[in-house]
Amino acid sequence: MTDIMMIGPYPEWDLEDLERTYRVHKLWQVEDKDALIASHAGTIRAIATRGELGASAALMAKLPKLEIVSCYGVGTDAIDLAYARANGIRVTNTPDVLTEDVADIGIGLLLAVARQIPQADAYVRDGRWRKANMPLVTRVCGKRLGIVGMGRVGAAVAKRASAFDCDIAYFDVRKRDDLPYDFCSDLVELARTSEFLIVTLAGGDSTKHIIDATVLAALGPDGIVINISRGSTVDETALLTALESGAIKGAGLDVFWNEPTIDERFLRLSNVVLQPHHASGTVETRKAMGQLVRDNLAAHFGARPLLTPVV
Ligand code: 8YV
Repeated sequence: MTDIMMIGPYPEWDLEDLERTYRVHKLWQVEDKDALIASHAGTIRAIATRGELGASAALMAKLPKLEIVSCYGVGTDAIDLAYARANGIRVTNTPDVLTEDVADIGIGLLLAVARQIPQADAYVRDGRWRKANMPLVTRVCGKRLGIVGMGRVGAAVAKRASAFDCDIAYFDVRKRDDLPYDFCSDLVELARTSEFLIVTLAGGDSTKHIIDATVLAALGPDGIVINISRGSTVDETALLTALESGAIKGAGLDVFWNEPTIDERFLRLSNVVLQPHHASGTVETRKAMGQLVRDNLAAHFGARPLLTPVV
């Protein structure tokens, strides 16, 4: 049996399937990770990881027989791709299968923040409704939406927002001629002219803290930010200050800088809706992601072309 190392857990159905085919070393289950790595370094040929956990150069360097890193997620920002490329290690991810679910949560969070759905639920449950009507909230349909990053997820968010009659503009490194939405090459300008911003960019150095104090100030006190990309894309200090001071109206966040141990200031805010990095977390999508991880591993070890190669 081929030895593979998993960095974090997958659902039981994926694990069972992987264990039928490979000898699986579960890094997250052991206290002494270095000991596990050292004792199997000579045989581990694959890493199965998750988008947010990645694989560092330091880890890959400890595995001289490593041939492939298969990522259960589309984002590969936590995998050292340069190291993989330089050392002939293949990398795969799980694009497309999660796009629709992530876009659903983008719109879901926007509705939840603007229409205050969690607050409304609490209002009914704790009996306040019997005493007075709930204060009025913010409309979503017909508003001007700025999408930061027009990749697969950005386009899927735009499609949904079109059905809400939103006026859609987007920021990206390049204009997409295949899409009808307004392109804006200046992110601050996009924020200034938008009522809502939904961030769908890939993580990594080039997008780190792209949503900063200047962008938030441009969005203004009626603005709402939704982040379904990576925690790294938002300067959280600036975001927390803007949320606490009322410089923006609210935020819906699926991802955080230091997840899952997030900044506790978020927990004290009433103008945020928080999600535990769960935008792709449906049974349907996670099954498809797990299948793609296994199919890429099978293709690699069967000397067939990878299905979704990154490196
Ligand atoms: C997953 C993700 O939550 O696709 C990504 O990049 O971050 C998410 O879909 C994650 O990879 C599952 O662990």
